[in-house]
Amino acid sequence: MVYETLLVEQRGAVTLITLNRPQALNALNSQVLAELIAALEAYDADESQGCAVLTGSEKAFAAGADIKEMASKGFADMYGGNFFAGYDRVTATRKPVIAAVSGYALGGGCELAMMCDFILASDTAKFGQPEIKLAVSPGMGGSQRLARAVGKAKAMEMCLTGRMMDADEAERAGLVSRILPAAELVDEAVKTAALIAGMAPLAIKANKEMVNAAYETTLAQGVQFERRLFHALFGTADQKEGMAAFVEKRPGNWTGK
Ligand code: CO8
Repeated sequence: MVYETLLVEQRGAVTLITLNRPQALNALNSQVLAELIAALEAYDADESQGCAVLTGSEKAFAAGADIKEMASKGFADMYGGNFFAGYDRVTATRKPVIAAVSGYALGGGCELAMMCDFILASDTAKFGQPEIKLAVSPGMGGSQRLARAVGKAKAMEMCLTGRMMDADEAERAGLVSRILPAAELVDEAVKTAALIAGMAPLAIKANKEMVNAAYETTLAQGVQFERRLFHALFGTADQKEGMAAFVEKRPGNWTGK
């Protein structure tokens, strides 16, 4: 597929997806959504690929949903057309997606980063949910995911005032896993993704699924779910290989079975 709003490249077993609408600071319009879903679905289906990195430019990961596209829409367009509900397909990706955020991640941009499995931020990253300044609100999960990531106090303040959080504050608050120098962000994110892609494929999916379950279930149900998936991994050839490789002091050679 030819993409107009994304750059997609494979670096070994890592798919690097770069949002590429520099003239609009990577604002997310319907075309970006359609292309992003197509790129993620192609990645998820490609057995040669083990992890993806989603990034933007040094100035902006994404400055939000495209205000110019939304400005004239009414309730019937938004509700009737279930505007942007397609973003649920980002979180349906079964293989990991790392967000590598430099510059602005605002509104839908912050929400898209939070849909990824974890966020690596550059020292220039700025996160925010400024929709209230447009007399609207987050609409792609931001109020829910931000509250879960940083707690009610910071999430509420950010949604009500539109203030941005810099990279240091985002790391302290638990929104991002690590901060990297801007010039190294994408290469470091690809390195981290390559490390993940080198693990056994079924174990990657199971680990992702069980951590995500922590956000959907009670502790007891989550622990039970984890134990069942842990048990299930003993039915895989890669578990036999992984444990044999450890004993024989050699790297594992995975089959994905
Ligand atoms: N939408 C459309 N165009 C944008 C957006 C955007 N979100 N952000 C920036 N642009 C455009 C500007 O209009 C400008 O275009 P032009 O050159 O044609 O005037 C170009 O990008 C460059 O932007 P600026 O000149 O403003 O750059 P600055 O460096 O001065 O400022 C900022 C950078 C601070 C990021 C500023 O651009 C800004 O405040 N942008 C808007 C941020 C915002 O409000 N984001 C939230 C949008 S609403 C949203 O995301 C809702 C999500 C939920 C939708 C779910 C639906 C169900």
